Amino acid sequence: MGKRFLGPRIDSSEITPEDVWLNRRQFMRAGALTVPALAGGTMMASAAPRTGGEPLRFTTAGNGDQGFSTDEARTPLDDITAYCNFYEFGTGKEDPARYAHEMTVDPWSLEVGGAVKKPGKLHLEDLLGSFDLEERIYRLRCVEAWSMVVPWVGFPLHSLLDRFQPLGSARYVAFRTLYRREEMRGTRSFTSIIDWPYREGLRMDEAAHPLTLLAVGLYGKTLPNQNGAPIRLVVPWKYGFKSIKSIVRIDVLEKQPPTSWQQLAPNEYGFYANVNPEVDHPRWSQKYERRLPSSLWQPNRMPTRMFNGYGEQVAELYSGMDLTKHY
Ligand SMILES: Nc1nc2c(c(=O)[nH]1)N[C@H]1C(S)=C(S)[C@@H](COP(=O)(O)O)O[C@H]1N2
Ligand SMILES: [Mo]
Repeated sequence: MGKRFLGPRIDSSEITPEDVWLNRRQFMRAGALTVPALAGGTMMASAAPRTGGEPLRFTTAGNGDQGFSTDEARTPLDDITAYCNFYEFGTGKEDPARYAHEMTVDPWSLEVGGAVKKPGKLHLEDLLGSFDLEERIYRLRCVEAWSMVVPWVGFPLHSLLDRFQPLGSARYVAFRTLYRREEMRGTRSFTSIIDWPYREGLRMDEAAHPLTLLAVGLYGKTLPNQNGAPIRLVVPWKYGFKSIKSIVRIDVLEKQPPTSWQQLAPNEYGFYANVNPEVDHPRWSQKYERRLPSSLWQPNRMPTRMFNGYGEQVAELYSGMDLTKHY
């Protein structure tokens, strides 16, 4: 993810000479083959090559700009990259940090199809050259009751959808993650429970909402693989599992698409998955959350807010809906 990915925005030769970049890639490839499966979480996590981290050029939204950014303390980069959910690489929180470097993210293309006037497949570097990137500091609330504050860099999903011209009949948007068994050990595992590829979906008005982001970076630099490189969705008022990582395909649809977690356990995970402290998960309460970094001594427990604190912006999308039914 060097020069090509950054495209015309920054010539990577200004940052990393091409030969260094190539060497780094060779090193990463060699690392993937030769690093043995060591025991011990932190050891291995630090032994895994770092991915992402190429500088991005972006603007920062002004204060109070439609609530686009929170001024709460940001979760440190090390916590965001070490504690992840990305089942393609295993179900342990540290598995993505250990194994996601095995995924090739350059070259990358994104296909947009379905009910659009202009379906097509674009190379990521071509796509990125045409969107202005901005920083958005969002809360992320996982359905498992932990949360983070992440400074994402990206662009609104609606600006991408507009380009492909959704038809008048369009009601939903479906997303798919890369599925490459050789590079995703979690998908080869006997304990793998998901029907790959990982799928997610939004109603069209949710997809078009200005808060809904396609993120390509965090902390000002390209995404580490474990956080969904090179491009992932971020829907800050919904539980984290809606924020699908490493997207390769987007379809505009007339009917509601099946989604991975809903398919797996429809009584536990709904299509909407709006953060809601009043609707408990069948196996645990959603009233509180653990804000990372969190430890036994400093659990950093706080009340969960309706729509993860974004009610002012999004509550009207659900007016008249029974949110205990449409969880
Ligand atoms: N493809 C894919 N996307 C995914 C997941 C996953 O397992 N696979 N996990 C989801 C869940 S449950 C959460 S909480 C967020 C976590 O994002 P983060 O690891 O960058 O914090 O990613 C979401 N996106
Ligand atoms: Mo999650």
